[in-house]
Amino acid sequence: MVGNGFMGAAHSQAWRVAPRFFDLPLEPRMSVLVGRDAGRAADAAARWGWAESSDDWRSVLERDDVDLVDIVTPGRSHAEIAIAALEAGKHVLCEKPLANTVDEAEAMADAAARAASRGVYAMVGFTYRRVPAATLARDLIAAGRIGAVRQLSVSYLQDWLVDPLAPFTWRLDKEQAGSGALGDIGAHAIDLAQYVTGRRLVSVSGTLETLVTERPVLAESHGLSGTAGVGTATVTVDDRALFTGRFDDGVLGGFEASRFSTGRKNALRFEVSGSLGALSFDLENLNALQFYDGTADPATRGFSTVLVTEPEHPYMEAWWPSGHLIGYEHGFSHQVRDLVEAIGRGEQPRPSFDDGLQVQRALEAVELSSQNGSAWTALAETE
Ligand code: SOE
Repeated sequence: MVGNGFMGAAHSQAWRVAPRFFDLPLEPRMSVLVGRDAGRAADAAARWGWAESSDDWRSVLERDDVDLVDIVTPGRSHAEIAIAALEAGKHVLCEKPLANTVDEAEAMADAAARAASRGVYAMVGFTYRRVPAATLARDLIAAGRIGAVRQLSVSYLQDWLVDPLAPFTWRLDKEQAGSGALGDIGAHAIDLAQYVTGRRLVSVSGTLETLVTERPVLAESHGLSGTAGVGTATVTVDDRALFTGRFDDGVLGGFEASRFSTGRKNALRFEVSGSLGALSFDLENLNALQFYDGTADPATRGFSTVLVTEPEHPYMEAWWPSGHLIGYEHGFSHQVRDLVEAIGRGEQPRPSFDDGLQVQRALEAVELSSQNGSAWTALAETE
């Protein structure tokens, strides 16, 4: 695994836990944790259960005992590491968004296509697809339980930048992160909307906004926070992205990604309305799916809460007895299960780098639209 920040912790937990709860066709061994700072990488490796640590990912790619590389670094280094790993014959799991630019994402998708022809696979980490309630929503829509999809709205709302003194981090630097709320959390909203409805965005109209442009720089940062100020830095990304998107079958969706939604901590929400019913989900209450069955008796019809904790539900048979809840980290374990099973079967795991590239094109189209007065902008070469 390359990277030892917040996502490093989440992925490490998943690599440890998934094989204990799911019967995997291959046994993951947590070999080497790579970080830029040798001391911090060594500490993280010991804490999270990696056998070794290193500060040089290139030399790790030369090792024969490494079969898969998990990339949990800021977007700026995704392309270089992923392409090198695929060329070295390693399977790759890469955090979202796939890259910082469409050009990088295209090069990654090309490298993934070449590798796949040799049985080496790449996957991008849109982990919220694997929250059982979200997966169930996808299954219900595919089974026709809400009829024809007529409209949807998706939002991803956080509030960690509301305070103008909240510190500058790599996520606020275009060079390192590619974009702001748009790519960091809007990318999840786009992937989830497309996954749940089985549709693809073809054009968008959007507006990006940066509400606080200078923030204090900290001597050290940890995840989304840090300690001890040493000056200020200019925020070069969006704080909020608002856009509408047209899907390939003509359905219109509304999207919002914001880090200024006071009181909302990690509210990834969708509501899909169909001719026979509707579904509604909120990550802040991730064990529940709201289902409105428009075919039910009008006297008792209404949104009902399905507690997605039963063995009949996606992924849930591996966890706890009926009615026992799961949390944020389980999505990462489900991601490991799906990736390792696909590799075991010799099949392309999803979301593939092609899927990640298509999301990247949507992100770019929103940025272009915003620069052009919210003009409707087609996604380049949608497959
Ligand atoms: C911070 O906004 C962040 O950690 C994102 O980077 C993740 O992708 C999201 O899942 C939670 O919030």
